[in-house]
Amino acid sequence: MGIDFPRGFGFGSATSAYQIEGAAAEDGKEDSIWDVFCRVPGAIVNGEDGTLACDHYHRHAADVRLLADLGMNTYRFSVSWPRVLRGDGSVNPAGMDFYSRLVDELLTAGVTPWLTLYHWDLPASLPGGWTNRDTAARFVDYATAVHDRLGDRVDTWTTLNEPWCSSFLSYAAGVHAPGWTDPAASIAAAHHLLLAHGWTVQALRAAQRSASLGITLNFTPALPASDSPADVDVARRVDGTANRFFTDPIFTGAYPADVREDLAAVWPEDLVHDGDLAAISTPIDVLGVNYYTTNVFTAGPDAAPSGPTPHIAAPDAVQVLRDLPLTDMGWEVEPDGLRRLLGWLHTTYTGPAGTALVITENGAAMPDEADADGHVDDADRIDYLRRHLHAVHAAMAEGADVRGYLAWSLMDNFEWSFGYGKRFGLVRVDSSLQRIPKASARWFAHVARTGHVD
Ligand code: IFM
Repeated sequence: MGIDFPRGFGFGSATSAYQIEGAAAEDGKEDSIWDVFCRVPGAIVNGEDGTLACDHYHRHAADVRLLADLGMNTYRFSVSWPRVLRGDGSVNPAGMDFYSRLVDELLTAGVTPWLTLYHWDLPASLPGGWTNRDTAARFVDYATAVHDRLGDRVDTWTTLNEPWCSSFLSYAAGVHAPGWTDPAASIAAAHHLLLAHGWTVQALRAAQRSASLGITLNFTPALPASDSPADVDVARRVDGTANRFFTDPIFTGAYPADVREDLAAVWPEDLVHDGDLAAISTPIDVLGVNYYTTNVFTAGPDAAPSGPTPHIAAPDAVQVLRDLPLTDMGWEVEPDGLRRLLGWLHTTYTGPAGTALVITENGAAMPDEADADGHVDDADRIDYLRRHLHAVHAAMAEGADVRGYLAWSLMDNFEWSFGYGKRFGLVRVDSSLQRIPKASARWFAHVARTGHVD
């Protein structure tokens, strides 16, 4: 029997610049904070980095053909800020040309380009990174320069990918670039990221009224391990900084009162200026949803047992694993969490705002084994995708306005501090950088062509 998605539903896949492009110092590209972070001993598993990555910078034409062969109608990619803008603010024409060629190739192949402006590779030249309010203003300059060049051909623009990662994971937990462990700095980073988002939506809306504008947030729903007040409260505090810290200002124009209270001791003075929240809550057309798992928490000892944590309002949060299958990241597979999440977002935020939902990332790192010909029979990944697509369909049947599903990721790539060991791709990238579609790619191609999921 299976399920059928409506005609016009977007099916595609996503990547990001630093994870696939390589050419880290080519054609005038300057360092990003990830180029710098990868040089820190011990920051990345096996000391790996994105210098070569999947060499997409040189292989983009073949990669676009692959996307089209796999029936994808949408491709979400990100632009590398330090590739297209120099530290002095001037445009690097060679960098812009690369994305212009990519967009032309996509359009020729019948694949709709979906452009993300920021997927974490901030120019290393910006002092203080996202802790500096001026970075938000520089982001608008950058976004405007990219839009000036590509706005005639790209209709869908995402400002930021997963600002939770580029704030709390990067400035409080120290796990992502720039590797700081300062809770107050992470709050400043989060606010300035949101400000960059809001100002950019205003600038792009003025430049292209018809554009589809939005932001992508990563959601990891937090559930209490029991009904005890301590467990309920710890889950509330994790949820506060992980999810509502971003959705509330974007959709309601205010930070959640409970989060402000939880973070009062570390909230930087004079962070939020008059007009900031009005800018941040500028209406958007689409909310990108990245979903991989749901977490259950119990309240443990007061301090985080293992050092710095991104859950700055809940250093006592201890994750409790359930009896669920795990991906190679150790993430529990819980498709129904996606159904519930979409329902919550639709009811609380996007429905009242008239904003559409698109799954901009969902997928699984699995312990792929290639046969002698390099083929991977990844039944586990197919099962993951199938079950999550069913969850999306169920959420739609319950009323959520979901318009598309983009699998993470098109190909195996650089999984940040985990290096290349974690493979999320529908397409295998082997040691000679050859692309070999996995069984999941062929399965997903059928879904993309027919809208039918078994
Ligand atoms: O690879 C990342 C991606 O860059 C952002 N979202 C989560 C993915 C898997 O960890």
